[in-house]
Amino acid sequence: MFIIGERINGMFKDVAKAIKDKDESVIQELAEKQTACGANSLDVNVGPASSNPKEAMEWLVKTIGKVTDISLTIDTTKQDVMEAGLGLCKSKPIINSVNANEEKMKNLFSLAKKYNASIIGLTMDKAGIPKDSEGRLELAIKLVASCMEHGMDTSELYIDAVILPVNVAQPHAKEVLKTIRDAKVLADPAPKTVLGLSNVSQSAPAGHKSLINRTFLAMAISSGLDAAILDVTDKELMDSLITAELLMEKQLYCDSYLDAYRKK
Ligand code: THG
Repeated sequence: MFIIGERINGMFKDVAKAIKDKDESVIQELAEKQTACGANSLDVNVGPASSNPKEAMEWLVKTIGKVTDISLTIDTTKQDVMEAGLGLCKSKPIINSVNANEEKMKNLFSLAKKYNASIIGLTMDKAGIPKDSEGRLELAIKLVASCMEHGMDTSELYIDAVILPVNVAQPHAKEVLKTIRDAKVLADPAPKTVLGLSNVSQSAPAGHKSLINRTFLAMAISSGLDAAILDVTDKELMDSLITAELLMEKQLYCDSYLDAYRKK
């Protein structure tokens, strides 16, 4: 599983405050902690309230780059903010994200080529997020086609079937799992699949969030999920992740597998 740490996101109060105060240490500690917990890449999102998102993205990417060369997943819907972030990355970045609108795909697949970036494609368009897997797969096909038209390897595309909070959109979870299973056959090499996992438990009671996250992650891994944006500091979630991978024969079994993984 390719693990993307979710925590450097202005949706969290401490990150929003650090951006406002230009407090490097808060961001650098989050970068180092997530890397130590097993992140392969770090999501970087300036958050909804940023007054100057381009400047904020540049500051975040530079600040993280002072302490680690880890891959960054640049999370923004704004093209100028995306390009500003990509231009400052020290290793191969991930574009988060493009949706299935023609104009967006043209712009963002071109950026992916220019910066040698992988790209996350959301199964949504101007009409929103389809309610079933058939609708999501139709949009996944558009994303795969655009990826090919731009001469990009389809294994560089991560299809995100977009999980919604279970407390308001309960029927979606099983449709997302079906989309993950079926997305594999859309191209050769197969596109990869990714989820923003914590969406599923958003606004659920605090005591339930971690349980909902780790249960859905195990289900998604059994459906073939390749990558996830998640809370790498949640130990129970990470234990579920490695155990689900073990049961899917993605990790080698030994009696002390949890200890072995935690020491990595
Ligand atoms: N797909 C892609 N990118 C994404 C998402 C996705 N990026 C953003 C988001 N979704 C993934 N990141 C988060 C980060 C935090 C939470 C959810 C998704 C979250 N936070 C808690 C909450 O809102 O209840 C706590 C917030 C707080 O403490 O202030 O749930 O789907 N490609």
